Amino acid sequence: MLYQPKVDLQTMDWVGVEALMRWENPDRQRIGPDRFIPVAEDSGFIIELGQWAIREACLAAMRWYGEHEKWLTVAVNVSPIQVERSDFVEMVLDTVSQSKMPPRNLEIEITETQFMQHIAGFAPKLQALREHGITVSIDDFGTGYSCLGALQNLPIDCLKIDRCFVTNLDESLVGSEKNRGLFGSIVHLANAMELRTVAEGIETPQQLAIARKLGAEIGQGYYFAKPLEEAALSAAFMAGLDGGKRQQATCPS
Ligand code: G
Ligand code: G
Ligand code: MN
Repeated sequence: MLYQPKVDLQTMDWVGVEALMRWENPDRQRIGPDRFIPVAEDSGFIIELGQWAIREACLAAMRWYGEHEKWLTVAVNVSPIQVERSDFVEMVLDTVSQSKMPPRNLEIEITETQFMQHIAGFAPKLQALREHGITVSIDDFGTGYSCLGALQNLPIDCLKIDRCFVTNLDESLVGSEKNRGLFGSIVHLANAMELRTVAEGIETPQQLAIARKLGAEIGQGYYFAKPLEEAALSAAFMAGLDGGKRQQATCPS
């Protein structure tokens, strides 16, 4: 499991991580989730794998807390095959509880398209998790079928603005004014719905500066860090807490 930091765009503090799974072949080649998740979904193995992901992420958060006495929230991506199961809510709550991590440090990410396709079945389950303090984020927001009317009543806490909107923020791009307008509008929409915003896929200082200016609350992307092994993430987190060097280095205003 790898972990990629999420950064508060006002303070540049790390506020959480997203858990991103990798599969290692016997010959130690890494396979990305875009290839193995569909296979796991077809075979049903996703049920076991998905529970493992939640357990791993919670235990990692506990270890980081043990080392640094600061909580990083851990976000875990879930597949609709998992959420569909009648025991999904119970599985998540049991897994978190066994790890001893406070549930408010767990975030569940589900893509906009997958949520909207199963909204009637999924909404009560995600709401049940929220009642236990777990937060729910809509992943890849803006690329799927968005029924804006439904957004108001969804049991969610956060919109993760898809990377394509962030990539388009660069001023050199044709139509960048419109692109910035679009990004800003998504932030306004989220604010009006009292949802938090994460700008995904920030790669350049310019994208960071514009995303901040347009009011995005949290950022994630290669500019801050690539997905890292648990120990590397811990070391990088520690370096930031110690010297504040990262803060200075990554905070163009
Ligand atoms: O790092 P990236 O290539 O890691 O991830 C590609 C896609 O795979 C993303 O859409 C991400 O949501 C998904 N993904 C990564 N890890 C997991 C996981 O543990 N479970 C599920 N269901 N999807 C994952
Ligand atoms: O769909 P989801 O948002 O869960 O997937 C996250 C995916 O985005 C992962 O594959 C992760 O490795 C990738 N990712 C994270 N940050 C960046 C970035 O800055 N640029 C690009 N191109 N991909 C990123
Ligand atoms: Mn995600």
